[in-house]
Amino acid sequence: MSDSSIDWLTKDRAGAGTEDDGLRDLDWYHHDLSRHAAEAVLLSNGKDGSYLLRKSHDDPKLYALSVRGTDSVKHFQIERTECSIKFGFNEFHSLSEFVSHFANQPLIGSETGTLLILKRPYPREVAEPSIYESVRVHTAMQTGRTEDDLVSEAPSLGTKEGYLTKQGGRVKSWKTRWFILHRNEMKYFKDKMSTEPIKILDLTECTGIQFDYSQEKVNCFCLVFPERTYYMCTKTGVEADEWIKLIRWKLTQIKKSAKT
Ligand code: 4IP
Repeated sequence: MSDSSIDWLTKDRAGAGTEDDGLRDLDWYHHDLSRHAAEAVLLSNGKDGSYLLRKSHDDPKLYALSVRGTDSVKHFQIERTECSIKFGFNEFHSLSEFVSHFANQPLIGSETGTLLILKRPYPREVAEPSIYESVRVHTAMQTGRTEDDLVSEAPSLGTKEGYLTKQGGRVKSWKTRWFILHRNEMKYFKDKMSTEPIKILDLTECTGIQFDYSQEKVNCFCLVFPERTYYMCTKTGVEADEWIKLIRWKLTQIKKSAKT
C-alpha cells in the first residue's frame, strides 16, 4: 500500500487532493466502471466472492462495492464523509484500515438472507492477449442497409438471487425455493445446490408485480402472468421491496424495448 492511499482521507480534508487520491492506487478500484459494466465483468470473468470498488454516479461522496455471488452481483453503498469511510455498520478512519478489513475476507449478510464472503478483489488491469484473428472473408449479408439501421442493444442487467417462499399453482402449498433473477428470466430451483431449475419464468410475459395482502403470509408479493399469478414471500419487508423494485424495473425496461 502506498503512502498516498493512506492519505486519502487526510488529503481530502485539507482540500489538497483530488477526490480519488489514494484510491487510484488500489488495484481493485475501478473509477469509471458503471453498475452495468461491473455486473458484466464480474459475471463473465469473476468467481463467487470476487468484488470491486467503483465510484457511484449518483453522488461524489458515494462509492459502490460490487460483489459477485453464485449467479448474481450485489451492490453495496460506501459513504465517504469528512473523516471516515462508512460501510454498513463499520466506520473506518483511514483507507488502509478500510483495505485491511477486506484482507480478512469479511462476510456480508444481505437482506435476502444470503451470506457473501469477500474472497478476492477483481483487478482493474487484467492480462489481455494482443492476438487477432485474421480476416478471410468480409462481405455484406444484407445489402441496402445503412448506418441508421444499426441499433445497438443489450439485455438489461440487474441480477438477484435468494430464497423465496412460493405458493403452488393448483395445490396451494408453500415451498421455499432458490430463485435467480438474471436478464429477463426468473428461475427457481429446489435449493441453492440444485443445478436444474424447477421452472423458468419469462419476464417478457409478466404483466405486473406488486405487494400482496391477500395471503395469510406477510412480506408477500405477486407476479402476474396471463396463465397464473405467482405468490411469493420473503423473511423481511425490505427483502420483498428489493425483489419488487428490481423486477418492476425490468418490466419497465422490457416494455420500453418492445416499443422501439
Ligand atoms: C406442489 O405442492 C408444489 O407447491 C409445487 O411447487 C407446485 O408447482 C405444485 O403446483 C404444487 O402442487 P406439493 O409439493 O405440496 O404437492 P415446486 O414446483 O416449487 O415444488 P409450481 O408450478 O408452483 O412449481 P401445481 O400447480 O402443480 O399444483
